[in-house]
Amino acid sequence: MIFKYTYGTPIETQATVEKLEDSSEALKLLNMSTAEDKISFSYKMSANDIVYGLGESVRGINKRGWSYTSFCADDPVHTESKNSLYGAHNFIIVSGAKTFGVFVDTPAGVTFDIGYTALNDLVITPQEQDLVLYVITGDNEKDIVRQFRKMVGKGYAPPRWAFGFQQSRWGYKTADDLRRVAKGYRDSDIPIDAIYMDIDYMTDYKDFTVDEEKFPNFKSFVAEMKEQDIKLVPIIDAGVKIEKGYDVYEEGVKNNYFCKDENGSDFISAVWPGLTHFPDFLKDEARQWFGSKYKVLTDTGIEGFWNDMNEPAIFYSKNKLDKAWERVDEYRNKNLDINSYFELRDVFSGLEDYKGFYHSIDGKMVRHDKVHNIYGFNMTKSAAQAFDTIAPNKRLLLFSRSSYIGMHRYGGIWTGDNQSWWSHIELCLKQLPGLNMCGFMYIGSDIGGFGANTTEDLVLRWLALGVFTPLMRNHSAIGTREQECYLFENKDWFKDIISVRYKLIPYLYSEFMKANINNEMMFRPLAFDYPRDNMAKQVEDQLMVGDSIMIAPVYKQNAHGRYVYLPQNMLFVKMRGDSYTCEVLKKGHHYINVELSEVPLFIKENGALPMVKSALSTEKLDCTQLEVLALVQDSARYVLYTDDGISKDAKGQYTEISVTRQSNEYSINCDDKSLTLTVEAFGGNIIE
Ligand code: MIG
Repeated sequence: MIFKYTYGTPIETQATVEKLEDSSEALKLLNMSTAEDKISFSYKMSANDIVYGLGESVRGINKRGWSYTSFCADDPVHTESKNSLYGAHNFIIVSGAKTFGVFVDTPAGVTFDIGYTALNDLVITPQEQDLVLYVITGDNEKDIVRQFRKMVGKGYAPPRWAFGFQQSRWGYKTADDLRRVAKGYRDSDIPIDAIYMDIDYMTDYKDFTVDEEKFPNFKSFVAEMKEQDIKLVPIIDAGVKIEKGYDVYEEGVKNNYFCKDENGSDFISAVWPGLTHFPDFLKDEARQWFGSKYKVLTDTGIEGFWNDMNEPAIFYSKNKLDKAWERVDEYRNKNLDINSYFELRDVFSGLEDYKGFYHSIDGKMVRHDKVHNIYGFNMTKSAAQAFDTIAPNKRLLLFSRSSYIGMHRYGGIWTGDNQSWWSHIELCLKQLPGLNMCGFMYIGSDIGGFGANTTEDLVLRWLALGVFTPLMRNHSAIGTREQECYLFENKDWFKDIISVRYKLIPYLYSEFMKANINNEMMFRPLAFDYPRDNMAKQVEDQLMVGDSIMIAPVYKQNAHGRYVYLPQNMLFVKMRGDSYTCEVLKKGHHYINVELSEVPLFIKENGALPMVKSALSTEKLDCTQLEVLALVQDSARYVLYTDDGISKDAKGQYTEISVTRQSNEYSINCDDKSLTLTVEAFGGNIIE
């Protein structure tokens, strides 16, 4: 059951698609306090309660022991000490003595103190007093997630090619740079489906322009890349350059499409293009207008985009910078003591000025900080809605940096500017289930790490996790060590790992789509599947992925393997290129050895994993020849979802595959006669 409670007169966020009636039941589990005019909701946790959720955030799968603030932040240093990242995903599940979900729907900030101030106290404090609170009860965590996801609506589905491997780097400047990357991959026989275009493809960082000098005859370049089965994916930034004669700027000014400052003038701030205005994505006409501009690029054959800087990231606002200079002048002639020196040093930080500009919502001016968390959401919605007109029945790739629950209906997300740190492989793993809970299904991190210099072993281990994330993209920052796979000493190992991804695409796509359609999580904490197993509840670095497998990536440098906990007997599979080794392991603890060139995974008892022969692009996969790997106790069963992978109204087909066993003989069955199947099966009870 979902209980809704409205407090004050909240601004509609569009997080939900189902409209519910208010019920005072919502406040039976949470204690509401309005002390000192600050509303808050609290709950006394039992010592063993686990708290799941909050999507993109730092720390563990169990969110206890920290205070998190949902307030979309452009912060490239994702350490444990941070409270906010790029997304605002205000959904948690408390699991234990009582099990229930809480969703705080507000476009402004919210703080979740989950055992930070006091170990057993959960206290939720919204920044604004107007909000909608949802409390969800159900049979178990999965049931609560299902109800929540149904309420917030079906997730975005990308085209199937977006499940291929993708390469990006901030620093590719010209068509020749991109050709070199394509050649690097194709010459090394490392599979790839897309290459990204970061901000340098534009003329002076102006949205919806392509620099003609760096990209002469862009349209034919897009086609040239497609001939090699490579899609180009350009970035779009939120800020619009202020420049006379630039059509996007001129139209925006003329039609009042930009956010305003307190005097009603177009708000001025600085991002990559220099001085910019921000489109008011909360205003219907502005949103439609900005979205229609993507056509400039789709007309050249582009089929995918990533929306960046949409928290929005602001280097400084003109007002705040002017004030900062005044302060510098005050300090200039002073005899600085050490404290005032530090003050002076900080004068130029924190100039983003979220209280300095306004949106127009239903004709009313609303200060930005009160609706901050839905800005990036609406940028991505603007593109997605325009795509419905631009390409009515074609799925385009679209994902965003900033997000709020509800945006998952329009696009995916990547987890922003991580670092080339081993701990960030682990962070990625831990974010996956929370993101799925909140509806975000097309997700992934910058593989190899965005900031800082990477190392070959780090990229390999990260890829071995990335094999399973719907978005599998290697991306890095300008100035850092280059990390394209073909540049490293052991190119073949990269080919081995990325080939595993292609072998698994039918399974991953099938699990992604089924989870999306059925409001389920593709990535689950072990405890969701083995609720009576107390050990499973403590496991923070392994995940269930879809119906058939569990993953346990190696994420420590110089480790030859890792400890793993099996909540039941499983088939331990080490995959490398098109080959693999298998071993049946018993329920319990094990140490597994994993080489840098291998991808480990575990097939559940009575689980079956369909695979195909790897290929150099998704286009070239032959999905009619399935190799099924299974661990069969009595009979293993898998339901494979397929569709055309490109049309929006694609009719999904469900094919049931079963592997049965008679003494030590296995036979495979499937209702689709167009498929050719081979099977390699193991019996669960042969160990002893
Ligand atoms: O201020 O476009 O997160 O992926 O490479 C940096 C340059 C702006 C931030 C994105 C990152 C991208 C970078 N952008």
